[in-house]
Amino acid sequence: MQLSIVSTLNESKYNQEEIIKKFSAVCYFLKPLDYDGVELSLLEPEKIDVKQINEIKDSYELEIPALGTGNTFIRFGYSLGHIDESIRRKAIERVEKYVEFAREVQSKVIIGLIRGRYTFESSQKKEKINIKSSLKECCRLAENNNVELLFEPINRFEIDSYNTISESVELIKEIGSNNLRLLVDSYHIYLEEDPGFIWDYLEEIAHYVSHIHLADCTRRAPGTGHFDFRTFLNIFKNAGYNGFASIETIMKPSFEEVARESSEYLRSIL
Ligand code: LER
Ligand code: MN
Repeated sequence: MQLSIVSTLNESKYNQEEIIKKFSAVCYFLKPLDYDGVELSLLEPEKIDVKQINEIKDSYELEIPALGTGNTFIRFGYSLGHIDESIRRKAIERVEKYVEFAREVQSKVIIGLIRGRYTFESSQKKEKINIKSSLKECCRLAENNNVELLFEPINRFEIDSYNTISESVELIKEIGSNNLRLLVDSYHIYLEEDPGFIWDYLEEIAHYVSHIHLADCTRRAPGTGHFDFRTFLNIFKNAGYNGFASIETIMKPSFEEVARESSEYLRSIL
């Protein structure tokens, strides 16, 4: 299993030179810690010089396994499940930008918080219908660009629908696109799934999984809480999963400290 960690590039605030400097510094720091990749949480991927990013990641022999898109909802307020068609359109247009960037850097695009939350004039039922129709369009974009989308079940405190893995697998089956796969996040599993059944269920659906997020039950570095990472990761190892497990935590006390601690702990159990 390959290891990565989430980083930002602040591309909306930084100029090109600063963006490239930041990416180089992150790669330089992660490589000796035995990382295989860096997952990027972006807002405006079209502002980034993709050629330079490729040169740097190749020179460090690192991958960019996935692109986080949640900032589209957090910062712009665009979402795939929004009641207003024009807002959904904006979100799909943003997904296209991520897909184009992903195509160039051989990455995958996460469909998580970008699904949004419903407002009082909507409902969970309407939201799910809107997410489904937007997602079908996103799948077409992904198929045309040979990019994979990663559907991420997210806990009920952050999002209003598709909180569990089983609901998400049902949706993936219904949409039926080869370019739509599942992302499982240990933190959301801890909050949403039944501990009595989850391990058996993960074995059953492991073949849908194309990316993994890791955070402990406090959303701090893996190994600092009581989530059973050994059992969790072994399920995927035994299922022949050779994708990435990516650390996505609260970066406290610092990104550097979390990266160091997590790599040490995970390499000892992987
Ligand atoms: C995104 O990957 C995620 O897990 C959400 O909870 C947003 O942080
Ligand atoms: Mn996640």
